[in-house]
Amino acid sequence: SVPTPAPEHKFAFGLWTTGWEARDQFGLATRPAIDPVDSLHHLKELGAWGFTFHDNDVIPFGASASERDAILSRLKGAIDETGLVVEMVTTDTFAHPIFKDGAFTSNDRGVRRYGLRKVLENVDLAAELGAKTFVMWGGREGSEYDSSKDLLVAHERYAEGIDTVAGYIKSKGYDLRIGLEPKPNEPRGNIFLPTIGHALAFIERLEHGDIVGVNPETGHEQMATLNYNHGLAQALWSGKLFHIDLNGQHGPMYDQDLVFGHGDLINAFFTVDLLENGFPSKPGAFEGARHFDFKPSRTEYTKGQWDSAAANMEMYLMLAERAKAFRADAEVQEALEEAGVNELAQPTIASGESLEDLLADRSAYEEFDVQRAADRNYGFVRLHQLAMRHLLGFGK
Ligand code: ASC
Ligand code: MN
Ligand code: MN
Ligand code: MN
Repeated sequence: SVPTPAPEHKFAFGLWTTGWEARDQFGLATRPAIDPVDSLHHLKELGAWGFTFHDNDVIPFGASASERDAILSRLKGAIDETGLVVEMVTTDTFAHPIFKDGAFTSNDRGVRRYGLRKVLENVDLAAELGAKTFVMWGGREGSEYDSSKDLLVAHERYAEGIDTVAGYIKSKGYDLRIGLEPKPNEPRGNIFLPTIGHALAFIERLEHGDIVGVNPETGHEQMATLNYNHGLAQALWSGKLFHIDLNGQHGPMYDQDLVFGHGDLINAFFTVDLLENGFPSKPGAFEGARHFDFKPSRTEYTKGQWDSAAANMEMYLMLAERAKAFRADAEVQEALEEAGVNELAQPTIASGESLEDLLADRSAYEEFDVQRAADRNYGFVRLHQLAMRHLLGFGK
């Protein structure tokens, strides 16, 4: 039977995801707006644990302080009624024309200062609502023309902006961490910090980088032809996987934001395996929210929007069941052994062994059986086929 989502699964959705009216480059909205308060009740009903939002998903851009207060007190009422957790808050620094050349890296200094103020206002809101992560997706930070920007100082301004926000969080004593979200392109021709790797290197250069990590989105890495799971692993290895955006994508094309698992299903299977089961060398589940950042397709009306939301959770839970069975299969254990997967956890230089010892070890080089190692059958295909059996419901 198909598994049912429950709060213990820690599923969360952005209000901009389920609530997307499907206005796109070429066409008008295909369905009516949904009141965020209704969204909360729907999400609760579907079995979600939490939700996330951009300021402008709930508060119109340019709203007065009293309008803002009224909207937020109504939202807080719905939070209390549903018991949903506000696990992350983010800022819209991309929709309004003021941000057409970016927020933190706009050539216009006034825009940069305005962008910072808009973000800081939402840092306060995030802390007030108890969110633990503050995501920053710099969708408009970038360019179409290399002539249009001093690419060197653009990175300096980007770092200045992030450090200002991180410094503010520390000065206020908020229990909040920043998740930078990489994306290679769209809406800008090229976006700064295009991949997980770029973001991780950037964080190393920050003054307050200790509270800055990444929020990788499945499809964004796949748009850059990268393997999402490799990116997750490097972020985990760096202690920087602060948050995730799960969705579906078919390789390098426009940002599809499909339901999780409706794109590269095999990759999604291993994403769930990684998040639920950890690594062979380090078992254990990822502790953060299973957060979806998808868009219900434009063909869907209101019913289809909620069916799409439910599909994300169902895909995740079905894959989690398959991944558990895969790991528990004795034949898989044996195939992992044959493939040497567990051998990789062994340090290449033994503990206490010196570089001189390695250089003196004739068995490592002069007398190493090169032919035998070259002829080794790793059995990766058999192992993968066992995974496919489990994925397709033929596993033992
Ligand atoms: C975000 C985020 C994105 C974008 C996009 C807006 O905060 O994670 O990927 O905004 O969903 O449409
Ligand atoms: Mn996306
Ligand atoms: Mn995202
Ligand atoms: Mn998105």
